[in-house]
Amino acid sequence: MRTTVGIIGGGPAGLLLARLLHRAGIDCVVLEARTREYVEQRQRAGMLEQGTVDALREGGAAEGLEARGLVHQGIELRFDRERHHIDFPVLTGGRTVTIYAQTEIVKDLVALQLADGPPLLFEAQALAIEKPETTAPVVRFVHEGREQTLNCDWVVGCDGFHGIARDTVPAEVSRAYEHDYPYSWLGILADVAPSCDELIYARGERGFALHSMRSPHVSRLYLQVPNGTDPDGWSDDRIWDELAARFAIDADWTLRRGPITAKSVTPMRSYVHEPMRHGRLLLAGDAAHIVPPTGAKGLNLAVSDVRLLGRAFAELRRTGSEQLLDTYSQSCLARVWQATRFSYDMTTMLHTRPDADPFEHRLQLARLRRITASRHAAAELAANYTGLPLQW
Ligand code: RFL
Ligand code: PHB
Repeated sequence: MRTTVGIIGGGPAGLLLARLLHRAGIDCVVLEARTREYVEQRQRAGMLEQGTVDALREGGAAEGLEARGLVHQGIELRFDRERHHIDFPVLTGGRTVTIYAQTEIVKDLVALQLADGPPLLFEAQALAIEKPETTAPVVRFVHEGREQTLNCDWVVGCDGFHGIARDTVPAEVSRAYEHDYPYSWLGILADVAPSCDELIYARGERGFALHSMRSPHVSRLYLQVPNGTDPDGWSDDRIWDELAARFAIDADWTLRRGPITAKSVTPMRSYVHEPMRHGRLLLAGDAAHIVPPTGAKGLNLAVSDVRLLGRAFAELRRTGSEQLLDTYSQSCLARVWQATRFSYDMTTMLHTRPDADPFEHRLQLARLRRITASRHAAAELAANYTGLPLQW
């Protein structure tokens, strides 16, 4: 097989990149290790920045999002049994965010690609990327029980945190920056109408809780839990009781309960790999960087990487210039580090460390009070949450 751009990974990054390239008239092939059912069911992110919505529109993949996405004007911060609304349009000059599940984005992109797009091979696992330093890199992969090769002009590693692309970059030119957090999230999906109109980020001495949603009938909620927590150790009643305790305020408000349909624990980590390009191999999305989910940046960063790549390949095709590809790593990393900083700040402001002392609790409250008391501080949160402008 031969193609211009070989894409490893059919998550949101790989699928959207394929869409953007297809629309620019550039041929590509997507290799995805898992089955279609698996990638379409994998429960993950849900909050989209305006730039992510725009990128899906550019890819002609925004129909579902426009019909079923929920536009949110802000978030709520809860602490000290009080609620505070952070108004995004007022603080950012009109910006909003959209709630639309990653599973839906993946389903929309898969359907488009199978209908008219470039080849998308499921159960096609990349084993190695050979000769990335040359103008003719090769991807070796297994599909339908046979080992095969994909000859490319370029290879893009969109294969997530546990993929193979990042490890292809030689150790002597790689640098990884990593931070683990001393807590995880227990996430649930429940068949019950959300108890709020906007996302609630709640900080308390029992730990952090987040109320998000997937639709007017499905709620998505998270609880901070210790690392190594077994989700089966948490009965449905225990989860609802703990959520209700962490969201409690001195006002009339009740958490609606309903049947829990999914339950999982995710550890929290920040990780950045530099550089994001080696020869003709480019890394995008979780393959290059991950953030803790508190700032809801993971999916948005993956999308901004591939948006830039889509432009870079389109420019190459149109003018023959590799300039945007040459500056790709540097341009992405500037944004990645801003999102890493914001996710770290949100995470450490809202979670309770197992060994936290009263001094730290007071500092967290002071940080939150500053945001709710100062328009300037609130505007800084709103600007980061809704997405910093792209600077390419
Ligand atoms: P993905 O989604 O991990 O997709 C990578 C794809 O590559 C495939 N793959 C391979 N294919 C072929 N050959 C190989 N050798 C391969 N190795 C791997 C995988 O099967 C997969 O289909 O990465 P991508 O596209 O970069 O997208 C990134 C986002 O998925 C990610 O940033 C977010 O989902 C992160 N994240 C969350 N972000 C949020 O903003 N809010 C959240 O609530 C949130 N929850 C989560 C998350 C990530 C999680 N992970 C990675 C464990 C919850 C979880 C559980
Ligand atoms: C989600 O809806 O899954 C979600 C929303 C906001 C976050 C994290 C997760 O910060």
